[in-house]
Amino acid sequence: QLDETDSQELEVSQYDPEQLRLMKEQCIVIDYNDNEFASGSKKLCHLMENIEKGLLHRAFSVFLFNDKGELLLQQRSSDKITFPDLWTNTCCSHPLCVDDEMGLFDYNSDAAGNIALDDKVKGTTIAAIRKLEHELGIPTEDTEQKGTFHFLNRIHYMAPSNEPWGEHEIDYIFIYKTDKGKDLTVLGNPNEVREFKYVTMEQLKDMMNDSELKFTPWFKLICENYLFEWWSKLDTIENHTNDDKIYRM
Ligand code: DMA
Ligand code: MN
Repeated sequence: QLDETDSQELEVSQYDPEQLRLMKEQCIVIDYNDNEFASGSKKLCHLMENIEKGLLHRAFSVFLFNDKGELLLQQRSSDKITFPDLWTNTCCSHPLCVDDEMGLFDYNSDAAGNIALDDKVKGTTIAAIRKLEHELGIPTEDTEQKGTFHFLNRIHYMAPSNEPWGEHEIDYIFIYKTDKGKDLTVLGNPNEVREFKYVTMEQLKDMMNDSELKFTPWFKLICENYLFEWWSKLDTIENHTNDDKIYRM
């Protein structure tokens, strides 16, 4: 476990207590090639001061589509410590430094060396199911039974937030497709999510042209570079999955 230094004490009174508590979660600290080598608190991993020294952690982004092919967007709550109030994709967070979310399962726990990408994807999917319930109230049974995750690839990016915070992650990108005729229960958790809605491609393009609305930097990057292409191939997305390259942006 990496240590926090005393100089990084926060002025806590300005932050939401529940979000401050979540800053103690242990993220998976990785090297440039996404190999895990330590745990570090969410706070430590998101201070720009540490990111500037190269600190990098594992994350995921889910793009969840309903059975009509509409994308579920969320507006982050004002209580979020990083990137409050911004519109973004369905759900983003971090797999935690625990065996299952790291991809360390019974069958591979004796394996020497690094965890295989397939197992890291499996572990990160467990984290995604956990956070879809926590942020959006989608019951884990709904996520598991009413659709399928498709892992596309990993994106490495860095982005400053409001001082002193930022992101520096290798982000596992998942498309989740709801099965035909199925409907997921969605109930936003107000500590995480201010608003949520399903949008068509046209509606998202209109939102992005609306200067009143602000978006997270990773969502903008992914929209500009990939999203509309994936979206137009949604029916056959399984043919575009499991790319093992890490795309650096
Ligand atoms: C972090 O998301 C992950 C990415 C891909 C930006 P987040 O700030 O929403 O994490 P959390 O929900 O755990 O606070
Ligand atoms: Mn992060």
